Amino acid sequence: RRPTLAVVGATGAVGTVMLDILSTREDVWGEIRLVASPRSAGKRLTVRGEEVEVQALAPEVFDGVDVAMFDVPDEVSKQWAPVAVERGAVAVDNSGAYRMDPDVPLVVPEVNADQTRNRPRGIISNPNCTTLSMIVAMGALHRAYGLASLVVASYQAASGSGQEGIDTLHDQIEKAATDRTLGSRAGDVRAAVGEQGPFPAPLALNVVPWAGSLKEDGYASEELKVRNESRKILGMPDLPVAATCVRVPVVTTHSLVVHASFETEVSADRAREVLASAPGVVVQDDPARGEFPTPADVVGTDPTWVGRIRRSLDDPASLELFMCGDNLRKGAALNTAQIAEVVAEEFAGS
Ligand code: 2RA
Repeated sequence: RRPTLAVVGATGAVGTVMLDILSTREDVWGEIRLVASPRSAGKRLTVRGEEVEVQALAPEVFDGVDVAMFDVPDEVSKQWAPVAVERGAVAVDNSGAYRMDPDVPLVVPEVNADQTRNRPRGIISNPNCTTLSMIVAMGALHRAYGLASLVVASYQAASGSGQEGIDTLHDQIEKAATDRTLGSRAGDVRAAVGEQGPFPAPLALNVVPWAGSLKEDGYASEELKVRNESRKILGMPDLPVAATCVRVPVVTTHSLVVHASFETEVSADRAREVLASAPGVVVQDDPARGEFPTPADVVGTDPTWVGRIRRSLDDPASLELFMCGDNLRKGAALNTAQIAEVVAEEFAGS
């Protein structure tokens, strides 16, 4: 039978992308229920070409639901994912609430789909979008060469901070556009753009070496997520991972520079072949022709795009790479949908 799906957070930035994805991917679902906060209840949204009324989040909304996707803040998932499970659903949670819970698998279908069934709490977690923007490519290289360590710098889009982040960037760009002398004197951009919204410094005409909240030893939460989630997904609890996360004036699509060291010697050509044949990865790597991924070209697409593939000049067992991934699609909604589809297969034939 076709399982019943609930989309919790259907009206948010990720939820909106989720409805597009559910409407364009192969349809494996029976009824699709749209759920949001009481203030959004009653709205009518279109999914699979049909208008569906948004229901207010309440325990009974999960009655008869087989899979419940959560695209909501951590505290909402913390409270409601167990309720969905109690009512018989498998919860696929895109928040950070359960990602590091040892009884909750952290799944990227192209890397560790086999973990999907290992869900003692009935909850499966979707990784953070920054991790998701690189881990499909890194999983493929790990299988080929055996990963030994990672050094990562991210260049993260404003939409990682939701609609507020998008609006803040656009507002700042509009203000900055009026004065072509900006960026020539210390503090001139800061003075011109004013409102910083969710960012700790001006984003237009700037880069901000911070994403998330302050954690131990001066690290930002995003940097610890990249490190800890990569370790969990790859099943490598001691993998050395050094991450620095930077916010850049891009609307949507995260980029990352990766220095990856392996157990064996590598070649750029072989790495290109491995990546080109990996599900969910596209190689765009011909700098002589100006061919490499950029966020403005990758946004709205599903794959991880990889370019600038080079063997390290000082270490034959290391690679330098640049990659981009749409943080709202594969970084959130698409991977959540892919996990839900893996669960849906369990209902086939039932
Ligand atoms: C960010 N990865 O970009 C985080 C959450 N989406 O802000």
